Amino acid sequence: MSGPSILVERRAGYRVVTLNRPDRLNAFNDAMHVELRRAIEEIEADETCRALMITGAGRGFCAGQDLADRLVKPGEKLAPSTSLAQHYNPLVRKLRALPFPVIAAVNGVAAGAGCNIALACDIVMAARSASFVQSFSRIGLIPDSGGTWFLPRLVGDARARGLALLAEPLPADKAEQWGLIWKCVDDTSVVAEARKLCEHFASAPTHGLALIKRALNASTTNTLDAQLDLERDLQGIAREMPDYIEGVRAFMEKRKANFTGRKGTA
Ligand code: T3D
Repeated sequence: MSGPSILVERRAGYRVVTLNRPDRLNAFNDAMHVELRRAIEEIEADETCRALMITGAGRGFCAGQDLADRLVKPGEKLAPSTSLAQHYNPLVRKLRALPFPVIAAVNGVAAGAGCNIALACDIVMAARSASFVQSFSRIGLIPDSGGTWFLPRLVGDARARGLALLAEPLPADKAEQWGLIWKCVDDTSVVAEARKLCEHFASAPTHGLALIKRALNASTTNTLDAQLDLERDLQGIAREMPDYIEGVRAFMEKRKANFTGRKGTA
């Protein structure tokens, strides 16, 4: 397929990125990685952007690595792999670190790295017909893009092992029951529901949300002691923000808060 493999839609206060290789269920090739990285860099640099939604074109969300690019002739050797270090790992790190919420609107199957990229997003909303597949073991690989880290934390060790070793598709409703994702909704409403979340975040106390992401990211390795110290420090920063002043005022005045999302002292 020709044309851009990433589509970016600019909305008031948020962006929608659509993975756009539908004939390959939006599997990643190098060009798509490069386009996605550029799009995210541009989105991050835009101070008016307060949320990001990622979805897929066509019937799939993302089928991970485009395996056509990994096919070698009998007797030939596969070139040494650079894709995790160069593309997938920086992408997962970036999604976790972006200073605003990232919502995955999983419109269809999410397989391989495509599944774990969805799990790296802050909120995963999936269409009822979507499924999550750790397809790596079917082709002799191990999960990447954080799969071995996300799975046990989200669903526990027993289910993580089942998912990774068996590579069976996990339907979206079960993924919700298991705590792998935030919500499963009807197919026709997944994008609309994800947009509603983005609209909500577009007028939220964005810098405060960024600090929440930082605290939750750190909690995975911190002791309770260290986390209490971090909460003290990050909440100290949040208290200096205009949105905290506004949030308290709006509460006391029984009106909707007008959050700017800005950093800086009140
Ligand atoms: O070397 C490195 O860089 C390592 C990095 C690894 C990262 C990874 O993500 S490894 C895992 C790679 N992904 C997979 O193994 C998933 C492969 N796909 C599937 O297992 C199935 O397609 C799905 C379970 C995702 C969906 O099944 P289904 O039956 O709904 O669709 P389908 O008929 O299999 O696929 C539709 C088309 O998309 C088909 O093409 P065609 O026959 O219509 O021309 C299929 O070949 C293509 N497609 C799907 N996934 C990929 C793909 N083509 C290339 N690469 C894919 N990953």
